[in-house]
Amino acid sequence: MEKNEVKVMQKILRVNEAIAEELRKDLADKGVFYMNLMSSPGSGKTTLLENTAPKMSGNLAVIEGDIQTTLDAERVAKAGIKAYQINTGPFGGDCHLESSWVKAALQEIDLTGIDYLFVENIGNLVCPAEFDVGAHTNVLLISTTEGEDKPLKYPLAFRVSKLCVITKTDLIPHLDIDMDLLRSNIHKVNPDMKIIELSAKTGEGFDNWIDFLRKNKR
Ligand SMILES: Nc1nc2c(ncn2[C@@H]2O[C@H](COP(=O)(O)OP(=O)(O)O)[C@@H](O)[C@H]2O)c(=O)[nH]1
Ligand SMILES: [Mg+2]
Repeated sequence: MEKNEVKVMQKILRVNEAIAEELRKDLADKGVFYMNLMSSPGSGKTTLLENTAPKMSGNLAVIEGDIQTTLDAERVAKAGIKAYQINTGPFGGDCHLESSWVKAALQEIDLTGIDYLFVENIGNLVCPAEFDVGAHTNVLLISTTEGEDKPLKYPLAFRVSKLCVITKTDLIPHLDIDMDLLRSNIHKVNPDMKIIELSAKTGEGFDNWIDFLRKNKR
């Protein structure tokens, strides 16, 4: 990267960080617990939200990030979650969300009565980890189909997140995944990471996720 490009990038990250800090504080003041869900495409972010809604009595809001389509916003809205979709496609197709976009989206969402706000970030394990969106907690999802090595290959996403949700545990009998190795790789890159293992399909382990949400209610 040229020297000037580095300077511009540093400035973008500084501005992003400042707005992120502002959001973190504003939402805490409003009594809203704000989480940023990150994962590869298809790990089960939207499904997790759809299955969370019925257990949390309709006080959830989600900002959906995708390059194209409003499909995820439609899915979560159907589950009773207040949803707002950001599409980056018309603006260059960025593969992550930034704090200023979340701030702009929040100007369109009435948070009265909302206890939990989620960002469903754009599906990939690289770019979203580099941009703080101001969440109180980053949540990293990895499904049992993705392999044990992903924490080692994409360490930043695991390092910037406090909680790892391992999804699709119902599929374990059909896979060759070594769960102990996956857990130990997660802790190799982030020794303090909390892990919740669940299946949205069977409901196994789902209560641990709901407990985590309840414990963190502001
Ligand atoms: N077997 C199984 N499939 C799941 C589970 N969670 C999600 N899926 C499926 O995985 C696919 C991708 O899920 P989605 O929530 O759209 O992933 P996202 O791209 O991370 O939002 C869908 O076909 C879901 O039905 C689970 O716990 N078990
Ligand atoms: Mg999704």
